[in-house]
Amino acid sequence: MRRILLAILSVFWIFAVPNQACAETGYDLWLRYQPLDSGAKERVGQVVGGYFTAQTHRPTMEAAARELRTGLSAMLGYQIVQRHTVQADGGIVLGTGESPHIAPLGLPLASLGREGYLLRSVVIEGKQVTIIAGNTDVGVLYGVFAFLKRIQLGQPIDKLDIIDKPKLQLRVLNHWDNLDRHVERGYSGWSIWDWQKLPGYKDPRYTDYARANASIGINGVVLTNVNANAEVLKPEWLQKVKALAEVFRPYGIKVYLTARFSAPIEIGGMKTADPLDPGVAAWWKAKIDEIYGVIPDFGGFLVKANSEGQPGPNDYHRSHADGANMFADALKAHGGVVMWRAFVYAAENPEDRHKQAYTDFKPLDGKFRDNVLVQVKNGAIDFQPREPFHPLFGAMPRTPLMMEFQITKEYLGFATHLAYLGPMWEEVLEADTFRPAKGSTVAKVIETPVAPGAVTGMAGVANVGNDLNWSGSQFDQANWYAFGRFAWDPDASAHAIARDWAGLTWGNDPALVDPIVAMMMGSREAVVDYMTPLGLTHLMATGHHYGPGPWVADLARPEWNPVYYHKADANGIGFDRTKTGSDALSQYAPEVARLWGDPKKVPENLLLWFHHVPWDRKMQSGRTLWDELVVRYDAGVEAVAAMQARWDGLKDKVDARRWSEVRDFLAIQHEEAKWWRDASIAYFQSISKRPLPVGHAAPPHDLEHYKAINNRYAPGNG
Ligand code: BDP
Repeated sequence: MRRILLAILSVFWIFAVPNQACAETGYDLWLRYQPLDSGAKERVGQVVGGYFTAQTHRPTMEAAARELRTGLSAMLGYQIVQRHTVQADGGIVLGTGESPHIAPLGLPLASLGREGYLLRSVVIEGKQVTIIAGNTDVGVLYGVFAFLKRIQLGQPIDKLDIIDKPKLQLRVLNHWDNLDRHVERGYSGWSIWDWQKLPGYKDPRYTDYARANASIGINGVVLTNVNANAEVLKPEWLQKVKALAEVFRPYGIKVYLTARFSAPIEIGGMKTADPLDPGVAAWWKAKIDEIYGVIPDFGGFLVKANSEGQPGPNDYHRSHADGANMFADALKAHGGVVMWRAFVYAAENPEDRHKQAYTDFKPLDGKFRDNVLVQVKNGAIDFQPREPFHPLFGAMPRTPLMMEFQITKEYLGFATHLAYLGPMWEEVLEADTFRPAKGSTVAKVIETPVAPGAVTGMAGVANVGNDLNWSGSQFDQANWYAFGRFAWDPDASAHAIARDWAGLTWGNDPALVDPIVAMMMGSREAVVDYMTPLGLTHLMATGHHYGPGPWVADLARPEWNPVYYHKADANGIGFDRTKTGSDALSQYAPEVARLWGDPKKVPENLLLWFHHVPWDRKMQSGRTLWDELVVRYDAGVEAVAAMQARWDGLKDKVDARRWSEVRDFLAIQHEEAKWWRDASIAYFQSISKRPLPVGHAAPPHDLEHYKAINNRYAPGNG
């Protein structure tokens, strides 16, 4: 009897709590292909019938067909199969312009370029047919993903006339992954590259990773950390790299490696790595030829040189151009590129860190080979929650500049803080450099080739690891997704991207999408408020960067210390970057410098970035600066509480496992937002010596308490 009762109960349990029965983990990312409701099933079923391609036995076309089959079959609940003729009963036709079924249609494929796609509803012999076409197989693959996305989002597919193509050529993830699988600034487990089992075992996860990337147009992956290890260039490691390249190739993804500048010494047995030494150049040429012998479509190198202790050409009194060109010359014959990072600042240099990259690189404009891109972080310091755009954008008109964003949230709360980075990237991309003229946004600068056919690109420091959910949190997947979308179209809208992602990832119901998008769109500003409001920056704890450390003043290099950045004293707070200070503003176009140089005109969210202002200065709100600072810290904490309340309201609409994970992470975020707020207020109050505004509670502990917190084992520490 007891057994029968239990059986009845368990049946009841499964039906009563469906979310528990098939818990989603987040592994499927935005490619969940959930079953459609019956109305949509019928509508989509009428259009898709089956699919046909004349171009079989081609790896990329097969990947495209496989994705179409998998996606449609899952959403429709029955098997979609390949037809043997196009006219069988309408359906989908996949192919490039050479396909005998597509060529006669006279479609405007020429405008698609190499990677664009076309989705078009046509009638062939009285049958409704959907064409998914491109000039290359990869274009077709991108078209398949776009088509599947429309269905997932409930958008019509019966009268399609869509053309899309990427605005940037190189759309690259930078993995800061070490060969021992530790990920520098990684908050989602270990590196997904299981080097020890490669090349023998190719984890199927690599294929899912490639699918995810291809679905958002990412076409390159730098496998290794910018703080590079020369070992990866050894023959046995190249076999491992080759294995990954083979998995990625059908998805249109090239592999790249980071080149350690001193490799000729470390693994080549040479005495020097001087780029102008013919022996060194010959060593690299032979190494590069060897790599292409193993991986014929190798993408090239990403190089961090003379920055944070990495070796580089300056060690031999050579310029960054000398270093980059040495690689470029050897890569050119194979069609490879060098992505040379502008993230440089030197210990010996007393100049404002904000200015150093510009000072080093601006004079080199026009001196790089045409297969070099200078890769510039979005801001002049270092991926902080808010930075003005980097002054190099627009300042090197003869050099391809590649945007570098950080997807992993080193400075925005690691994995547990919900911070959608779309608005941050959009803010930078929309910023007007005024170079050469008004309207030259950062997006335009990176999109416009410096010469006909010149290379363009965007890089994102990946947040992918071997966590079940890939990115460390469900919502951090949105940042991976958004990066791909911005790399495809730097003029895209963060809001529209968030809507797409939310619909794909959580479910296509406005009652779900609207509140989730609202949470996402406000989330980055919340982080800015509780960590670094009003243009403050770089106030995190030492080394691991987890939590607040605005008091830190004892590190060897001045620009490693938070006190260097906020310069709080009895009179006020902020970094004077006008003429009376470091004059970093002079690196921007005069229009920008004038606006930001005027403390009355600069947006308040950048005030303390550019100005040292008195504690009692009147702000737009009518409050004093000190009061405003406190109000912002509290606003940040309250915004997290508001996200918690919103999320609680979605409990019945989201599968239980993912819902609980987000709830718990938001609770952690709330605690940590309070920690940032309390510690920062305790510290700054010890300097400003002003009372807290009415209604704003004193931190529960004294400053010493916050200073004593030690998180030495926080993840991701380089
Ligand atoms: C900093 C990171 C450090 C990286 C460096 C870089 O803390 O781990 O190596 O950027 O971009 O933000 O090279």
